[in-house]
Amino acid sequence: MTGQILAGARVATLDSVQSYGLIDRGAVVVSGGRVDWVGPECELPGRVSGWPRRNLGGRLVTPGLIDCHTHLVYGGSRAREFEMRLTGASYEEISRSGGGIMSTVQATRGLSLEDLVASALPRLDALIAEGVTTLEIKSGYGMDLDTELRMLKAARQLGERRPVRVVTSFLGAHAIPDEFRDRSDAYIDTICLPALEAAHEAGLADAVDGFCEGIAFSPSQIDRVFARARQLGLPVKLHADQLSDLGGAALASRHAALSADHLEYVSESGVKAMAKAGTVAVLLPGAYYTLREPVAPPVSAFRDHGVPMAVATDANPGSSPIHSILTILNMACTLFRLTPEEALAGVTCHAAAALGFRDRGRIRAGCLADLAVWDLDHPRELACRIGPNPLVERISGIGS
Ligand code: DI6
Ligand code: FE
Repeated sequence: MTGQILAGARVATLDSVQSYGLIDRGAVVVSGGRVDWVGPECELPGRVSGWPRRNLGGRLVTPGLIDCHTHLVYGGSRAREFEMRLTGASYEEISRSGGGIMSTVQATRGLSLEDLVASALPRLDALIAEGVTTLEIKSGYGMDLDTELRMLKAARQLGERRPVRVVTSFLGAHAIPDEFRDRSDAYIDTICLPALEAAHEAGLADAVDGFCEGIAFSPSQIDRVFARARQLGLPVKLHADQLSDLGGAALASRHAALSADHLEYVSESGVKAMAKAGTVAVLLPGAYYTLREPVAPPVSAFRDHGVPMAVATDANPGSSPIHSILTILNMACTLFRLTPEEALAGVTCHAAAALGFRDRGRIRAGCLADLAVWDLDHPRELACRIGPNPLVERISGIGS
């Protein structure tokens, strides 16, 4: 099979622990939607010598970016809540008075499948325009069976409408709907678990997520949801220890979770449990920034214990209304003190691990040929500024 040689590139493979796996004067050979070969151009194998060649003029090539935590499908706007927070109301107060996630639930329930897709497309396009080739999209603004399934269908349709790979997570345990106030166990039994089963049956859920927090679900409720998910063979992940330490990271680790996300308040023992379970820490600086959280996640503990750190937008209408993965890269460095290399690994190889993928997020023979080409000299430049979009093109194996 004949493929194509992408030559004259500075290739950040992210396939080695040092210096971005950078190859100066590199080449990537792509065939059948996969990377066939990558290395210094002067070492190109003879078997590809007659293949079509494109010169990238010294531009930077990275793996296509992966946004491993988004709530991209939703209805309505939370601008009013933004104003309320600016005059002193906290996220938790707004949530307890029926605003917050529940106001998005009301707006989302009122939208048809087409409307959900149409309203999410501009947000998706903004991510694609910055080099995203895979993203995760959660349900969780339905909180009833029909709307949860409609959100997941909308997520699947987004992946059909654009050249991007969409992974879905069922987030039925996101907030307690008004009609179940003070009856959250009944919500889990009569809505969340049946909706999880229906989503699984319909092939709409690739994973199961939950929100373990004082304003959401308790560890024992999440435990029940995760037990069912694992019986169904679905991997789990958790919004853990975002606003307080309820032992969410340890709970996620007990279920061999792909990731635990947020983690501002995670304890040292939670970090150790994640290390042991191989659970990825997904850092979400957009929510930390928007809510002006006083505590940052313990990045040095993750480093010390060898817990891989992914970075994601958490794109949602309330706590992270940010649809720019490059801005998030900058925030991960500025707010959490990640190095630019850690931040880039966070939206490539570690984001892939957070979604359970080994076939993307690095440029390596056999991996998907999902690449981003940038008008930049060095990968560190991706994280160090906010503003002009340096993406030249995405080269994607999608559809080949
Ligand atoms: N934490 C988050 O960041 C999202 N869900 C959650 O549990 C978004 C919540 C929101 O809509 O405010
Ligand atoms: Fe989230």
